[in-house]
Amino acid sequence: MSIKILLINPNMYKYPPVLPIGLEYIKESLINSNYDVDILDLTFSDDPFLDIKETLKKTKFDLIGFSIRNIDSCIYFNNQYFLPDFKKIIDFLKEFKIPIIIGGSGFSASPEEIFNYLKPDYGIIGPAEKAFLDFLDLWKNNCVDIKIINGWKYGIDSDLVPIRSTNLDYARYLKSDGLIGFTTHVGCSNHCPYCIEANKKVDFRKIQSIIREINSLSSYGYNHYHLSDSEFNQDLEFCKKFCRELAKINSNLKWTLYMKPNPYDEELFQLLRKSNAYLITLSVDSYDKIQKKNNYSYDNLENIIEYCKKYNIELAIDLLTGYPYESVESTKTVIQFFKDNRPKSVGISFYYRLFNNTELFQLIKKDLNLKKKLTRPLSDDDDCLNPIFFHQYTKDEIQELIQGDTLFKIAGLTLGVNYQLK
Ligand code: B12
Ligand code: SF4
Repeated sequence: MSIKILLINPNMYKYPPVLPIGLEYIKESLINSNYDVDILDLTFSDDPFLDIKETLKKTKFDLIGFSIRNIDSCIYFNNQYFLPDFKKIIDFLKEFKIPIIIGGSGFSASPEEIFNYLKPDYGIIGPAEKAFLDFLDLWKNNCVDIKIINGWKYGIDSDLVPIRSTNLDYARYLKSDGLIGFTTHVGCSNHCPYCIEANKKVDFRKIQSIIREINSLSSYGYNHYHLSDSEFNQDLEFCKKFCRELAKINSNLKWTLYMKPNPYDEELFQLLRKSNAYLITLSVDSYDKIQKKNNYSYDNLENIIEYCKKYNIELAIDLLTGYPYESVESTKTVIQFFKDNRPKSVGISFYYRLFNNTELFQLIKKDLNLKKKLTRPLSDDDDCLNPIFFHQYTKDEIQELIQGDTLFKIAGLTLGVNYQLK
């Protein structure tokens, strides 16, 4: 008899609602290995407890997979902390005496800490298409000897072509301003000291697999996408090849993506335009030490702004400023730079969300003066799950530096992401 697995998406945050594509990818991988898999999507649920109860009454499941995409909304203003609600759901699930395995990008940001807080049976860090299969082989034979499995060691299945939109109410997401995601790779080679995704091995999907996935979605009439890579441009040649192939699919298709300031060249922007990329969100740090770590400077930013203008692609900057030991002069310089060069918008974040295991957290722990600039007291054994931020500036100080220039928007004051904040 085949093992029956229920994958639950408990993410009810809706600014915007996000399709649980990670669960669609896992489902495809498990189905290909003859497991029986259902997805319970709670995004639009009025009563998640009732929906879970009904689902578990109808069918007998052997294992529950619980996805944790976000710990919190990560931005200081209007911050929302999701883990306490997830804990209530996990505690409720435990009453059904079915083993629970957790995973997802939120879980992967702080795995030990979240595992200790939620107390599931197992967890998988990072990509799970392959790791989950290996886990199941061991689990079936009662041979699992570790609680938290590292999916980064397994990587992704580059041939996987998920057949999507069969289990989820895509129309409802689209009506509520959600977009359809797809990935080209996992990982990020940059070294941003505050980021939970830094220094993660980059593992590419085969371009023909990605194109087949998009072709299939496009055949259902879905033509508007948000890339779900951390940053698109890990490898310039891969990016160009992908854009060339994407441009062949369908002229109604359009997409938006995240990029970092390096690598790039003019041809990349030409090809992005050709494939109907209409909006790039570019992650930028003002601190020169972080720029250097990641191999870019203001010259590169100037080029990117120029190419976006030339090829008619909107450019939204996600700017971080006020890193520990960064001077006010440095913040003034970045603001003046964007005032002069004028991309479409600049979202400014000056509160850094702390996560255990990051370089930033280690730095702050060592310096009493930095600890004074946190949004709540830091205890000796703090796991940082309960949101905590480092900041050098107040909102008023940043507003004074911006001087009413509407190019700049303070992140979090209005809920939503760049493609929504027109
Ligand atoms: C693309 C993206 C977006 C896009 C999504 C577009 C779209 N339509 O898909 C947009 C711009 C809308 C967005 C919005 C937000 N995002 Co976002 N986003 C991402 C990003 C880059 C990719 C997520 C993704 O889809 N990956 C691709 C899929 C295939 O992978 P996956 O979901 O991780 O699933 C895999 C594994 O995690 C695992 N897995 C997943 N579920 C499960 C379950 C089980 C049981 C197991 C075993 C494994 C498992 O297996 C899957 C397959 O390998 C991640 C960072 C990252 N690289 O993960 C941030 C990230 C998830 N986002 C984040 C945040 C904060 C947000 C916002 C709150 C921002 C804001 N303040 O508005 C909103 C939240 C929106 C919402 N409703 O949840 C944070 C969460 C951090 C945290 N503290 O928890 C991340 C980690 C970025 C970061 N470094 O800070 N986001
Ligand atoms: S480039 Fe983006 S995803 Fe990569 S480490 Fe920096 S902030 Fe994180």
